[in-house]
Amino acid sequence: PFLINVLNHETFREGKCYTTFIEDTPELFLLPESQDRATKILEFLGNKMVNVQKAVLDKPDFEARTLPKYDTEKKIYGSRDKFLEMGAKDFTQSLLNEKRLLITDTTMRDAQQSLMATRMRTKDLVGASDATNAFMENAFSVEAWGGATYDTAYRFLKESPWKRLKLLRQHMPNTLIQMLLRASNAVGYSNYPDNVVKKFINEASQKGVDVFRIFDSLNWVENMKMPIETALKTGKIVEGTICYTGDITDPNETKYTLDYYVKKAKELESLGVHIFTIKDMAGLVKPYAAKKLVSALKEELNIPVNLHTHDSTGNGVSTLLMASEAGLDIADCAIGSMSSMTSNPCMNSLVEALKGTERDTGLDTDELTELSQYYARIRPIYKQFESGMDAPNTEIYKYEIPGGQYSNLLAQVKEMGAADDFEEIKGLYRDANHLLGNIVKVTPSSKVVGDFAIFMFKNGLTKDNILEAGKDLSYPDSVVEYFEGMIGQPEGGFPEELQKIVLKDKKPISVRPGSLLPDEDFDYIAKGLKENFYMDNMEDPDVLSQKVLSYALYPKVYEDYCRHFEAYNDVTGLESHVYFYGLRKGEETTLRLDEGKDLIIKFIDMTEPDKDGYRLLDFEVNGSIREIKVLDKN
Ligand code: 3PY
Ligand code: ZN
Repeated sequence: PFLINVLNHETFREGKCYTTFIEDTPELFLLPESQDRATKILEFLGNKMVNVQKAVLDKPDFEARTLPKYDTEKKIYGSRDKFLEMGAKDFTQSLLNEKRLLITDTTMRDAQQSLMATRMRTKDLVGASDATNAFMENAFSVEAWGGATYDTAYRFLKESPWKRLKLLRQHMPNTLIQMLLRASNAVGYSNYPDNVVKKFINEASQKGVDVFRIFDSLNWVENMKMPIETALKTGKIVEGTICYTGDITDPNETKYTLDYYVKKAKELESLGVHIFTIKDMAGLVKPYAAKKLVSALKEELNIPVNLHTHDSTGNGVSTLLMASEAGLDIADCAIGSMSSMTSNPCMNSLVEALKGTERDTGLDTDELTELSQYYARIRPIYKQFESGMDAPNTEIYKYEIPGGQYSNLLAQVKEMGAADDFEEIKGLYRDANHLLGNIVKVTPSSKVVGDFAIFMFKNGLTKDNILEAGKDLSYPDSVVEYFEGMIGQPEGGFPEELQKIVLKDKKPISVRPGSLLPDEDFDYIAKGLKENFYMDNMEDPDVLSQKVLSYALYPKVYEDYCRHFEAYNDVTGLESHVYFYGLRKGEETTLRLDEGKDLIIKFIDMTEPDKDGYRLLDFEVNGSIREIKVLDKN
């Protein structure tokens, strides 16, 4: 399966091996030692500045990155210290005796995932990490890993999620680091073989994850058992999670009722999870629903209850307050400048709201402001990835589109040139949900609904004509896999008529997909990686093990990352505005190389393209002029 040799290279196979092949694919020809780090970085920057639209010419001004200030002398005894002392069970049971509302800070994972398409770079997260460790001493945890961050780190940021975890672990020694795990989908979009999921959980637990929040995108508990058992065996804290959909205060709701949630919660409790979480990824739990739900859960369960919600409708903080009144143990929220709209409710507001009450969180609003200001300084760098939602939107209750998906769907629709049809497409999203059987919508099931809605739009299908007009069409892969049972079984089963039309001759499964998937051959992957890629620390068995996992989870994304690394080496040290936009004429940046050596890079100027389309770019690196040649692909 390894693509990296000249004959197998895509460009070569497509017969497009024209004269710039060497320049376009330096990774195939340059031996690692033949190029020094500086040249590679200049080439990375040069390519960005010449060929990435929106780079350099439109580069706005950004504030210099100033790290949040905190008391470096203060001794910290955080949740992680208590957990290490008491163990998962006793520690989590002790939370039941807490009067204060405990906080999970989602800024480093869900907030940035939901606001800026998961683009926040490790450098910026680590910039917040020492202060976060100090300020979150009285919090429950910091959600910093998993969900979409794994894939996007490699795909868009060209950085390793494992290095991110290692750094955050080093900088937040007193803080429980939490991750979001999509049960048998791990951190991906489809079910993986059992041995991949187990290896992933074990590796994550050894490398820094203390709390595993585990959910299934159809709330199918059968699919959650193996990951939960595996995570429990690591000795870490396990949060069994059920996703919220529908509206328990709606008298017409017959499927996702209060009983449904209580029953699922008890099922998870019986599996031995330490905490039960309601995961409201779209922000559908209304304040009075939260009160009703949390009251019932507190009545029925003997483990702490946690509520995760989003603020797209503007009701987020009210929902958490009502839940707090009903005895909620842990609330998820994000630091002020990274909160609200498609993100999670505002921590600073919630903390202030509870000041002087017996549920006072123990967090300090001045400290939260310091952290909030740090994120406010860097957020503009990521503006290009934001959804544009600038006011609360209660139509979310109608369409049930998760925060993170709303912005993605809008971007997809704009790309199709159908921005004017967004209203219709949101309606189709709702119809698609009903055609699929009124399912939970969260990664990856939300993608099935989104793909189906777009497909209906493109093919002129409606809920009324699809069984006729859609008979002979071939459906998107995600929809076919859903009806095959490859992401699990939905509550109430599949709508059979549509299932037959989509699957045609294929037969659906009714068992756990993982029970049918053959184990991944890790030795084979390791051998392939060693033979085909130049990477750092390949000989370190720990590092190799992480590379093998990344390949098993995302083969194509991981190969692209490896090629990028071969061509440009490590780009994670660049300031984020330089990483995304390059340098303006005369602008200077300092890059600290691993060896403690600084490169001071200044961009001088570039020429117009020559007759073959090449531009010459002049930089000054530590005082000496360096020239590189970049093909202008525009
Ligand atoms: C994820 O799976 O990434 C989510 O955030 C789901 O809400
Ligand atoms: Zn969320």
